[in-house]
Amino acid sequence: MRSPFRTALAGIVATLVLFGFADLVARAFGPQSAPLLALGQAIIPLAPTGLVKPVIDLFGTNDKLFLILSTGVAALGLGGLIGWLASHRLHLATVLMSTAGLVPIIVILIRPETSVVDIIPTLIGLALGMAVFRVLISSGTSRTDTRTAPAAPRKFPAAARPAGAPTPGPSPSGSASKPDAEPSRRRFFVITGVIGAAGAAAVAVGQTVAALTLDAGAAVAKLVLPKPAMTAPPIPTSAHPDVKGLTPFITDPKDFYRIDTALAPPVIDPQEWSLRIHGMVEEEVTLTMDDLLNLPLDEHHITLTCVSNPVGGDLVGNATWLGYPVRDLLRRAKPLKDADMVLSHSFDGFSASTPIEALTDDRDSLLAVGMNGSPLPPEHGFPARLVVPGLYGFVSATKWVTELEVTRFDEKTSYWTDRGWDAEGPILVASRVEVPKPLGNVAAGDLAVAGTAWAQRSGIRRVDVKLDDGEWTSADLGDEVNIDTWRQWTTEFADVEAGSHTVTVRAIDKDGNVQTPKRRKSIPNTATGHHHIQFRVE
Ligand SMILES: Nc1nc2c(c(=O)[nH]1)N[C@H]1C(S)=C(S)[C@@H](COP(=O)(O)O)O[C@H]1N2
Ligand SMILES: [Mo]
Repeated sequence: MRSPFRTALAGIVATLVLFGFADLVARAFGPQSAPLLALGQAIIPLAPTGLVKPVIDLFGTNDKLFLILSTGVAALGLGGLIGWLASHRLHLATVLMSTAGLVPIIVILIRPETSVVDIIPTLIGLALGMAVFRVLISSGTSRTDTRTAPAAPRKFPAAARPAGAPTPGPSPSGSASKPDAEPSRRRFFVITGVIGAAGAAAVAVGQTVAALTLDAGAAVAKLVLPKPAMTAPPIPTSAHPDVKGLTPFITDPKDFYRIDTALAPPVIDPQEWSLRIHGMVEEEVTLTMDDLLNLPLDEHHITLTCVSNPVGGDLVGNATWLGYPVRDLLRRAKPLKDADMVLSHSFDGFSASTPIEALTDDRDSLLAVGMNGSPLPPEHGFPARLVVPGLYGFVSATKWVTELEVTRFDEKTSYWTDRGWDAEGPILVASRVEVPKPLGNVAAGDLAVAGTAWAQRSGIRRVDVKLDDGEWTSADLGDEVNIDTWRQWTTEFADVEAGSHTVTVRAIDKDGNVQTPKRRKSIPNTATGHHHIQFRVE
């Protein structure tokens, strides 16, 4: 007889071996070939927005880790279930297990950034997992069982006993079988333990190597950027009020928010990268990295913002981008007159719909290769991405960009538009308080308040701040660097009494738009409301 507990354990260990070793082998093929990543990745676009939102809210930027872990736990659970089934339906369980193993293979095959060789790691993992499953199941059938089993049919005619039915009752000759059953059980658990540990170790090593190869991906960033043909002006100290705790004017790439649908940033060899401009154009254009780096590249300070940024949130960052004007690229392809949108596609299957005028008017829309003087980090789009002033990232800032498809809004839709977000996403005027910290404690006396505001394309005209229920007072603005970057501000309230207080901020852009107090959720086009924080004066 096979104990359901042992066969379930065998199923779990086999699954661990499958993913562990596939993951390990996947390091030679790239993250797109790792079955666990591929499964998690496949779930992202399928997940209903209503489910994704709370998970992101709860786990923040750890939502990816959460997704991977829950995919892993679900896979182990399924493995255990199939294993359990094997205790009485071994054949069915084997069939189910190999069928389940096909799922990651199919998922990998249909992902946009993969090729057929990318299924090799999963095939190897599957073969190992199945072998381990068979070994464990047969070692789970104790030696006593295997010896007595053939004897059983002599007593019971084969037809009278369904295959795999438990041998009835504890053996009457228990004293005879016990000495054999005990070591067999011990042997089963030792083998299971050793193989399970090997599987777990493979996962761990796979992850470590993954981290290293991703750094190697950054080392692929040995890509040498040319000197800018046009350098961005240096940031004057007057742009950043000297208040402790205020965000730096230029965001360090490691502190720059990251939003994308990729579980692991794709690793792209710049030598193999190219950008294809096609669709409603007179001339299709293909650009290689060498072509791009030989063009005169401009540097611009541009603030990037995510449509999902909650009021007061940090899904906004400011960097100095180096790139080639998209306007000049499109000019080469000669878009047809009635085209009104460019659908940019990424290596990993994401797409963004950008109004064509945002890419052809006089704003500094870039095909960017550099961020703050270095190549783009892998998680921010290495080797090339789009940066478009004035539009939220989901409709413009395609990372790992590989295609610009010139088309029309009434013909094509983008990744997030298909999931209920707007087709176009102009950035609304916004502001946040950074000093004092929400729920923080500050010393009694004069109170310094400071923060950041943005209204790309228009620029910030004024920032109003209010202490408790007092009047709006306008803050001192840092100098404007350009209308496409954020503007920092500060103000002081004299002699604030001890106790609990609030500060509220609103910004007004140069077109006269006043940041609305009306609260709304971020879908379909950004959350609104005034940032309002509470703190204590002691
Ligand atoms: N390939 C790809 N590019 C993408 C996305 C994505 O999911 N995949 N997300 C977009 C969104 S919603 C935003 S806000 C910006 C964020 O850019 P960052 O991660 O460099 O801050 O990237 C955009 N580009
Ligand atoms: Mo975004």
